[in-house]
Amino acid sequence: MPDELLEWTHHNRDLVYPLMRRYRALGKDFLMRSDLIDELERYAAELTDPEHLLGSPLAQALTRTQEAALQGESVRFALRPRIGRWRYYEYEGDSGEMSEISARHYLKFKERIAAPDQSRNAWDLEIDLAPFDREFPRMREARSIGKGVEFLNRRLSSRLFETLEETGAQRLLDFLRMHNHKGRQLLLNGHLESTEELRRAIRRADAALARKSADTPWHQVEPELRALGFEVGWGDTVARIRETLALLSELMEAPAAETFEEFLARIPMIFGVVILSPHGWFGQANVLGRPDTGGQIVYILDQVRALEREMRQRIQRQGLDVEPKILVVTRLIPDAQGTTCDQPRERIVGTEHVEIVRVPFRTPGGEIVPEWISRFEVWPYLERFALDVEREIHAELEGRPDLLIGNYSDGNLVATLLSERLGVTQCNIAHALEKSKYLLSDLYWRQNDATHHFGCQFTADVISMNTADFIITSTYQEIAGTDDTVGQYESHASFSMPGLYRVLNGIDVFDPKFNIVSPGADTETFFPFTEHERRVEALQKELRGILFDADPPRPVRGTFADPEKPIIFVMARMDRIKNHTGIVEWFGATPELREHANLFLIGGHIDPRKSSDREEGRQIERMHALFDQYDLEQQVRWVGSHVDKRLGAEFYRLAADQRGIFVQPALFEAFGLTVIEAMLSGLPTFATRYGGPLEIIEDGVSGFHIDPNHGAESGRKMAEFFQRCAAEPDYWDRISAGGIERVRSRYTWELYAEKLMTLSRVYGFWRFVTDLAREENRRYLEMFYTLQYRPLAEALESEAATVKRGAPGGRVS
Ligand code: UDP
Ligand code: LCN
Repeated sequence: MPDELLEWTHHNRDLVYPLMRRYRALGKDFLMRSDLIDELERYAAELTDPEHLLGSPLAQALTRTQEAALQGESVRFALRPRIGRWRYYEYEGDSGEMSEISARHYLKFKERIAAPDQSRNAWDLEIDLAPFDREFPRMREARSIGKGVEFLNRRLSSRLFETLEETGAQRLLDFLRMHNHKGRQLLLNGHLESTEELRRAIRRADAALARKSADTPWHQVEPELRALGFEVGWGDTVARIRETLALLSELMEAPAAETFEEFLARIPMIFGVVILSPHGWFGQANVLGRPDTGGQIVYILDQVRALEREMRQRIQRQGLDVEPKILVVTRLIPDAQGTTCDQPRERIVGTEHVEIVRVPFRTPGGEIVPEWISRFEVWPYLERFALDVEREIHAELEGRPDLLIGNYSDGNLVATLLSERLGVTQCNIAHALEKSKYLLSDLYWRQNDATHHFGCQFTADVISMNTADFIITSTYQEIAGTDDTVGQYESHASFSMPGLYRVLNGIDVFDPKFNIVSPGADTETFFPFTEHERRVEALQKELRGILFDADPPRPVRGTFADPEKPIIFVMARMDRIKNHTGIVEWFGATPELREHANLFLIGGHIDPRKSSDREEGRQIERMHALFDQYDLEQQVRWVGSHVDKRLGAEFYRLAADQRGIFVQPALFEAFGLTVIEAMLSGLPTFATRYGGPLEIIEDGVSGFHIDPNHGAESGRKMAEFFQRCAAEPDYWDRISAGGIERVRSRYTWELYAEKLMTLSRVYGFWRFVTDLAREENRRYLEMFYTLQYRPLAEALESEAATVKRGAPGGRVS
């Protein structure tokens, strides 16, 4: 298409020129895909032969263009012909010609528009990670993205096969010999020094074991096997030991991808896991729904329960009597406001040994920071935090962990620092990459720096996504978007922060480090509304009070004049991006909807003075204004407090009892745990088409997509649903059942834990075989950290200190 595009525009200059003029006449510096297509269609409608244009390579290219930058007579286009592939074009007004340009030129052009005073240097700092990856295998097909482990297994096994005679099998032997747990040797002892000896030992062991009954436990065959060179870790029974040995023997003969994965999945190498989630509030009660405190906490608490079960099972199956240990490391907040966040240790309910370990943030002088700090302002504290955490981990685990899992940008950066110091496999989980939430947030970073500090955050993100051994994501779109939208990780491939640096290759979505491992919903708490026997009567009474009482136990605004109408339920932290105000406005402005349903929202505070968060405060003010503007007092109930998980779960079911719906109206939602919770409760769900819900829900089957940018249309879609339910009584049930089925088949913690444990072994092995090759990459990122990240974090630190000096009772005491 690119060559055809250049040729077609060359031969149709008279047609192209007016279109480009129309684009310029829109008077914007940047046009998004929808602006480009809308204007193209308007222009075509005025032509005598619109099809000539609409069927042209130019029109095709414009439908694949994500963004255009305009200045003077020039228009430059960022074209995404396929998922993960980008090309850039320039239309030169003077010559009327289109030509292809590099990513660097495109970015420079954008910088000149956005920050003319910042972009005069001929020699800007450019970050380019592509040259380091020359030796590393890459996937090619968009459909392979997010299935890194499958690709890696194939590559690793074929590489092992190619080098079997020389180094391959020896590498495997070295890998098997390095495993131990707290000084106890596992798998192989020092008797076996060569692969030939190993092969012979496997044959002898198998012959000896063949004489025993299949369920003979490990300890009964231990003396015999030890004499041959084997230590504990091959299996709990003779049958399992023989299977594992057979897999190894097969691998050493002719490695195949499946054997490889199956064999690695059995290696007892994960006993201690550290999960990093630094910013507060991390706790088990009274924390959900506060600013910064949402799905990440729910995710981790459910994740560790499932992981501990899976780890224990795997360890036992391999014949070891060892208790796995998982630590969730977060910050300690002395000013805990009724939470447990000032407790250094807290056992996680529903687990045997998982603990929350809290380590305070400290100032450069060593004083403890007493209060909550927004996730946008934690950057100066992380390095000291990492060092303190290292000591705590050593004390708790009596050694190094076997896996570090970072969460969100701050946790991933701490995972990077610790992985570097301890030499441990690093897994990243983004939860939400902030860059995707705000339009052109990189280019205009300086304008938002006082509040959001994206300079620090995006730098941290680029560093940690490149140091991670593997990254797990909740959906495909999180990595690589869809045909029409850009993935969250993909948006870090090339971008620019004028005056700071320009990223030419920040991350490659075809990197096999990416794996989709979706979270689930906790089935103990979230279950279909029809399972009446599991529901707690007392809880329902409490909720009915919150919903309908004139004087409820929580701060509320509004009441339902007609309590019989079904409920439109919304529950989220009150971030701007969550868009509570959007749904209130659509509801207010859609009479058909108001006629059929009541709106019930949970989030924020009714009294804006109760909020310590800037964004939340603004949303609260706006909510009140909308109540007045649309006269909503009798039809909308807004609860200004967070509710705990059990209450939230029963609210979904209560709304389902009333044949209502759940709405997730966010401007962008990275994944959306509320979406799967509502679906599993059997509550038909309408959720934003920007982000995870687009993939979770099949529109019209297991719920509905809505476009938060087209409120009127979204309001209509909901109203039509209620109308159709009235006309077709089983329609509501069909969508309800579709949602339950979707979550049960795709989003469960059992699937999650099993996959994550396999991944950590395969990538652990991959790390072992490629360790030397990664050295250059690591050194480059260390330099980036020291020369870019650290000064930015230090500047933020001095800023915080100035605020403190200027304002008594400021942030740092
Ligand atoms: N939640 C809650 N009480 C509240 C608000 C939210 O229990 O008052 C829970 C909700 O059930 C879900 C999580 O917090 O489990 C929010 O996760 P989600 O992924 O939807 O959004 P996030 O807040 O992470 O952006
Ligand atoms: C953060 C978010 O914003 C949500 O979209 C996710 O569901 C949550 O984390 C859990 O990963």
